[in-house]
Amino acid sequence: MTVFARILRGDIPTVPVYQDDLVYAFDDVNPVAPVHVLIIPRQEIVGLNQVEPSHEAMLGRLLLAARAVAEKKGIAEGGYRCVINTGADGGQSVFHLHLHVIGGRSMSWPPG
Ligand code: DGP
Repeated sequence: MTVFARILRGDIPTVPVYQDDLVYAFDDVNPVAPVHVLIIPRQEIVGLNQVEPSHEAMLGRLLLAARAVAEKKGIAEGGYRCVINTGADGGQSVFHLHLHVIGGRSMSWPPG
């Protein structure tokens, strides 16, 4: 079981930033910016390489939730970055699909 599955079960306490029937959002334990929220599907899916057409509603909800999170955290107007790290080269460390919403400072490009 991944750490995010344990968060969804309530074994590891988190404060919800946003939640609905398909996704759950909470602050990253190791923030890389003043705002760093993770949005995860309630369904256990390893990552982008495992998504299927049946996940379409959840995938859309992740982005709608990102907008809601950005507005709630006050970074919508200034701008923010959404990231899905995938696999080893993508830097994925927790193998439960998640969208990072990062903001509150100016971002550089390209990412490291
Ligand atoms: P990634 O490297 O894309 O797989 O991102 C995983 C993120 O998960 C990383 O930024 C740190 C975060 N994280 C790992 N364990 C925990 C935890 O127990 N609680 C919270 N809130 N975040 C966690």
